[in-house]
Amino acid sequence: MKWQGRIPPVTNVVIAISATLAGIIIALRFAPSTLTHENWSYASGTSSLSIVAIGVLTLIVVGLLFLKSLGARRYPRERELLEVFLEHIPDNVYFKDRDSRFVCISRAMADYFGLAGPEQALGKTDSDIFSSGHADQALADEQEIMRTGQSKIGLEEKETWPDGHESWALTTKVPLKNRYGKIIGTMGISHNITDRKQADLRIRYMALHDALTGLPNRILLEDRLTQAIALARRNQQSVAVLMLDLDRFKNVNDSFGHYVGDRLLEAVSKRLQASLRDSDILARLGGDEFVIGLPMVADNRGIETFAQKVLSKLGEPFRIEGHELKVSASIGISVYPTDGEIPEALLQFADAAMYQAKKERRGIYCFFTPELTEATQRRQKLENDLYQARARDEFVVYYQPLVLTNSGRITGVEALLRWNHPEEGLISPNEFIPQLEELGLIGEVGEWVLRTACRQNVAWQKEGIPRVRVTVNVSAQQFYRGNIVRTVRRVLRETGLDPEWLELELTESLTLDDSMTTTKIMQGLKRIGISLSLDDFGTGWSSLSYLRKFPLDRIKIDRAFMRDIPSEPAAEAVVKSILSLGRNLGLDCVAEGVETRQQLDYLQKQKCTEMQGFLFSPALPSAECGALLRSGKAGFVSVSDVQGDGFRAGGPSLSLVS
Ligand SMILES: Nc1nc2c(ncn2[C@@H]2O[C@H](COP(=O)(O)OP(=O)(O)OP(=O)(O)O)[C@@H](O)[C@H]2O)c(=O)[nH]1
Ligand SMILES: [Mg+2]
Repeated sequence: MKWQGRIPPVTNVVIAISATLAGIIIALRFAPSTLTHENWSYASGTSSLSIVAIGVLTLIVVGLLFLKSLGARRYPRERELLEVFLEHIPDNVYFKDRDSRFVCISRAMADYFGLAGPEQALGKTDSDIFSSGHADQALADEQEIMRTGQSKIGLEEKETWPDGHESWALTTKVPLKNRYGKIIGTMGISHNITDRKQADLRIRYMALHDALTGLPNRILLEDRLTQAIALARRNQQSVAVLMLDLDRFKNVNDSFGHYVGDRLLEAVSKRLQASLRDSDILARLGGDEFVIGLPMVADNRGIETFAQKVLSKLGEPFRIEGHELKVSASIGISVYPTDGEIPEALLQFADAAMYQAKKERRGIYCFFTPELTEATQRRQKLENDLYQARARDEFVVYYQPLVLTNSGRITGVEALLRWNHPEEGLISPNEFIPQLEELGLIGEVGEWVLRTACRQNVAWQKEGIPRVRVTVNVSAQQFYRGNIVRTVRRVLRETGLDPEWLELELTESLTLDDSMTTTKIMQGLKRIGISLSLDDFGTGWSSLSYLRKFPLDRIKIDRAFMRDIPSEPAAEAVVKSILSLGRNLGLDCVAEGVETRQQLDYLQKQKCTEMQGFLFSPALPSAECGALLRSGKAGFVSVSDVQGDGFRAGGPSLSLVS
């Protein structure tokens, strides 16, 4: 690359004129004194004058030549510096003529353009290198600079290259002037800010999208819904908001791990995407909750057809990491303008409708109705009340007996938490235990249940009632987050209950989280001397491999299997194999949810040790359970003989067995 500008030389004419003038001045200065001091000879006076003049003149010429050589040496040095600068500066530096043609560019700029060297840019314009949009803008900027003489500082320039990659530069352009101040072109320096820009864009993207699926998040969703509502308003159309939540997704996580859960969420998002038109909106709000926005819908029939289509598409099995997974979803629907006019309201109402769908049956869609607002408000009120419930002493512990299948003798009682709400009365655990977990209150409440149950058992023992074990459920949060071993030890010490009479029930899904940690905690609990049972056995899929590892005393067969006995041979087969598995592993088995005589007959035949269910007794308040224990009555009683807790599913009264 060569610098094309001109540095003005010290011309020989200037030197000559300067030398002559200097010679004359010196000659005039010396001539009279020479005539005065030298004696008379005109010829000799003339010659000495000439000698002096020539000498001085020579000196001056030599001096000027020296100066010139200095000047000549200085300018190449500046050129050299400029060349070095352009060669090594990492930024794009350029000089352009008045036609916006490159006169000279830095090597970094040549690299940025993908040229072999800077000289290849000479004579080219931006339109030879950049896309037309960028080139036209740059030309307009430069023409304005040349017209006004004003610099442009900090221009952000974006370029999309033919291979699709994008780059950004921060550019400052100034007028290029000659030494007379005339604008002869432009020059500029631009810094490549692609990395920073990409990081900024990434942050912006992350702020508006869900990290797992890449779908818009709530913020972007609300923005898109606002636009869709504005469009629908202009066209007098409707917008449908469908809130979709997968059913029992927790089971997938618990049984196959979060990795598979995540892959399933991705697959669901892809399948949903495939069911949509380009103008439809799909977002993930978090967890297993998705929102679909349908702009410009004409009537509810279209929305229903769409919802049905989505449900049936999701119903097809997913193949994830070698597992075939079947999922269903529940959908709540709200519609603009009928239900609300702003995204927040529509989302809230769709959520209420979705909650209703879950409550009704799961796997269905449900439109919002104003009555649902009440249900939502009730739910929110209950949530607020939950915070106060402990302090207001509204929680109570009920006890459900566990009995031997062969004799009906009570061997234990399961402590079950109930909420005695001041306005609503007794509230079902299904309604508030998940919320206690969500609100992070389950640890505190769980410890209270443990203490109450242990204290109650001690009280019964002090009365001289035949001793029974009390079993207490432990949530995942209690098990993993607190120090459950220390808590149990402390509660036993405080209440004075012998560890032999305490059993903790761990749900099967809980134990699958982290087998190493789980085993360690379980061993810690066993060292205290309490027993451990695995609750809801059979509801997870991968539990068998853990059974051998965990120091368990018994397993509780989930009520779901009991329901179909004896009508379904498959259910019988499952219970039979669980019982034989338990026997082989040296574990006692407890059948949960036993409600009929036939079920009991079957369990007796299969030699299931213990059972629990309405056939013997529902969960009872402590006083009534105490009375039952005190009566020492062995055998199965009609459920109508004991006071229910209000949570029993409907069914016939049961026969009495002694
Ligand atoms: N794998 C995975 N799981 C998540 C993620 N976010 C939340 N979850 C889990 O998703 C589950 C969603 O719970 P819910 O929708 O309340 O419960 P569910 O088991 O689907 O039951 P229902 O919705 O009531 O039918 C919770 O167990 C969360 O721990 C995630 O990013 N990845
Ligand atoms: Mg769900």
